[in-house]
Amino acid sequence: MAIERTLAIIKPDAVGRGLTGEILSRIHAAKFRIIVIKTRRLTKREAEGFYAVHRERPFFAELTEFMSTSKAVVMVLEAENAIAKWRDTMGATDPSKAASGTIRKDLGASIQCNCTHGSDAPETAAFEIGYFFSGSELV
Ligand code: FUP
Repeated sequence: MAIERTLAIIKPDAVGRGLTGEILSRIHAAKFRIIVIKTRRLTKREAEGFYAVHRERPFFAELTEFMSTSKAVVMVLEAENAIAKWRDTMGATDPSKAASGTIRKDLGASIQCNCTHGSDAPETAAFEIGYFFSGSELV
């Protein structure tokens, strides 16, 4: 298995509910290496750019509104097979369908307020990491 990097976000709902520490401790327990981390309130425009692949979906306006309401925690995680491993740690998009022990199952409130984001493929990870971080932050 290859060492990979993925973009992870602790979304505004989870930051607002004081879940940042709990989610970071799950990241440490799963043995990810945090390459870089910052807090950031996205502008609506930044959220729209980040989720551009969902532009035609009915939930796009609401999703980008929500993602720009308050601060999120944005980070790059590294591990063997990091993309799939982080998605497994998060669980399914809809918390009611997520496996037990996952972040979204244990902590998610709804399909929108599902606590975390993770890249879904190597090309997406490359785009998403570059969206938030520059080369010198990633060494
Ligand atoms: P995921 O990759 O698990 O984050 O899920 P998607 O890429 O399918 O969706 C991106 C985000 O859109 C989800 F995290 C939450 C939001 N979403 C909704 O708000 N409503 C939906 O019906 C589907 C997704």
